[in-house]
Amino acid sequence: MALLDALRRSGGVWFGWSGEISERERRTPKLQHHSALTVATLDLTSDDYEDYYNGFANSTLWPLFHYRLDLATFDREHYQGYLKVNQRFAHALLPLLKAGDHVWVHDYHLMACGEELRRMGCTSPMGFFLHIPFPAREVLTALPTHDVLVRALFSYDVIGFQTEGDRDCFLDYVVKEAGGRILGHDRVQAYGREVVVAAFPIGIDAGAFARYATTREAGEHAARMRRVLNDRQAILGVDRLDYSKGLPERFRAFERLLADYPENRGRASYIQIAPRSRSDVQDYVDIRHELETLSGRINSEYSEFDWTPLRYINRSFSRRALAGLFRIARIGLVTPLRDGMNLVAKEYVAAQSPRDPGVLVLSRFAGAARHADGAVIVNPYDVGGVADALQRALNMPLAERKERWRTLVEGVRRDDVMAWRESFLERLYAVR
Ligand code: ADQ
Repeated sequence: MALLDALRRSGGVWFGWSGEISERERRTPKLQHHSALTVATLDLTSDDYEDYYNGFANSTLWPLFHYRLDLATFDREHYQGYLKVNQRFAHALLPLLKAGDHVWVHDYHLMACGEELRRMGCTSPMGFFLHIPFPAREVLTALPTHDVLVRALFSYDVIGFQTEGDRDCFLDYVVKEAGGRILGHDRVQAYGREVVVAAFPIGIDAGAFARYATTREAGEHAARMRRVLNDRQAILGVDRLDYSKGLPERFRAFERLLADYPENRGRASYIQIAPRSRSDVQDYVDIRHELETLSGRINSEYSEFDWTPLRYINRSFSRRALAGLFRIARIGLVTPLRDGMNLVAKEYVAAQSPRDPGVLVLSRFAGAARHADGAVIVNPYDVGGVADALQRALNMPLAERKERWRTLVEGVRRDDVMAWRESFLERLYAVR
């Protein structure tokens, strides 16, 4: 959304996967023109989808970069598929580039795209932004092709990460594994090139999200939720169904809250919204089963005929509906085991009513925790600790909630998506 908004104003091309699978391997993208903006897309073949998307991107890079070496697979065919698609995308993009253009590549699916563009003679300034964490050197080096992948990143002129922590992991790798040098002013030298490496924490359109929370649609959803809550306090989680989001640990923490602090039985309800994603990957099927078992266990143990402890919902909601639900939840529970940033944390804060704000309970392993002084910060692996934090948040006096929220919302408004985009583009436009 952030990029579309900028591209509509400046004009330009959005280029990416169409989301479709077709057996014909097209080399030229489909083009759609919306005044100054062109949307250019390519389909993937079913082999690409298996090797590149489900394979190297989502079964190797995603788990590895989220510190899940136990779930990462290393398959040469997947890696070849990844390179092939990155190269095909670069070939299809090149003819669309004009003199004076800047190229901004996003995320772990396209790390090798810039290298192929350079190989074909592209001299445009190029930036790359990684939306997920960059792992510690000891974790990254488990990837058999770690050196080729990091070298490929040095085809870009600006390499952006979510947090200083991610940037530091990258620099540590570059210095210790690649013999690179840090030159100051965010400049780094390695593999015969000098590039800018910096943190650009992504944000949301805080003003728009706050407005969503007071729309009619938001109000209707909030009213429906209030009816089922019947004056009970709501703990709300909203995540893509992904093992990085720490959902089983979160379910267990809620179970522990009911066990250790029985006064919450019949008084607090936990609502977890988690639409399914990447359902073709076995690890995602496994976590779904685990969550279904856990939610069944908690509800059968603690339900009363007039109180359901946990509501677990596997579908998407509109932005406005979500904003309405966020606004009336006493606790926003965001406890990923590892997350690049986590926009849900920021959306929860933006949607609160200044008169009666809720409490954000946030994992220390989300990028969002870096600038979140007003949140109750937890270690998601510590189930008992999260239960204690929930108890504290449920009983937090209004004055403290207001004070914490004021600190949080200031940061969410300041580090918004416009600031993210502009600060990255400023560095990219400065490239000669
Ligand atoms: P994600 O892993 O998808 O993003 P996140 O940052 O939380 O995680 O963004 C999810 C978005 O999807 C939010 O805007 C949220 O509101 C929306 N969403 C989730 N569940 C929904 C539902 N049921 N209905 C409707 N909308 C829903 C990746 C990285 C993050 C990083 C972002 C942006 O993994 O760490 O913050 O990119 O860089």
